Amino acid sequence: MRIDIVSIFPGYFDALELSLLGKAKQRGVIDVRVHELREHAHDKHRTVDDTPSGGGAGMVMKPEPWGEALDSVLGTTEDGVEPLIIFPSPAGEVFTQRMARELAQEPHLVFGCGRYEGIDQRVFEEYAERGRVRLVSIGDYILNGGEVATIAMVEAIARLVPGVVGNPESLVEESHEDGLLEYPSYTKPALWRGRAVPPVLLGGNHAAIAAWRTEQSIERTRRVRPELLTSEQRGESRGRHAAD
Ligand code: 6GU
Repeated sequence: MRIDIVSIFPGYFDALELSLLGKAKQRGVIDVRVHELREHAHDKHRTVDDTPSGGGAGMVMKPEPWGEALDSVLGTTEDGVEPLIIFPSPAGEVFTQRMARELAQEPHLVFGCGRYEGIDQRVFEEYAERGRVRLVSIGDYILNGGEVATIAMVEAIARLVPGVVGNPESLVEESHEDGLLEYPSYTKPALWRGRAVPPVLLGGNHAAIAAWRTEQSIERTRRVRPELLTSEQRGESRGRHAAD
């Protein structure tokens, strides 16, 4: 999978060199390319923002540097591959595990990280007319820009790309993969500061362990995120539900 990121703060993405993602990058499983937006601003101060048309607080990112930067990225795509452009935005659709699974199937993602009050609307229109564009939020709170949101999305997406995570089985037993929160985990020692590992986990009865974990998942979800449960699960059982 190829991922291009356009930002005025390329340094944020040094974090992608770390850990599993960094290793996947080294192995060439994911090809991440970070681009500095200011290289496409040509005045003396390499200006990328200006005051909002119609007045108001804050600054808006100018369309010209974005147009030039995105054209430059789109000019280097593989034959037959139509990239998906994602603009992280608190005004976008909410990113979920389902969306991560969907985006992990894409051969080429382009993230355009806005700052300030956002990017001139005509940039979205221009690229939506020429290809596929999505505005995506990572939740109902405000960040200063799209960089941290992009890191979160790239990590969630890339770990679903075959070959990034060593053991693919570890992907399926996690919070949200089945629409429920993950059950609690324990390791050795069996007794720590007077706190015991639940005996069922030490008994070797795999059916009993699976049943206990399911029950813990449902109970935790009911307590913390009841809106994730189907009406069926509010009764019991862990069948299919909204996230499938
Ligand atoms: Cl994608 N961007 C910004 N600036 N704030 C956010 C966000 C994105 N998602 C949640 N808050």
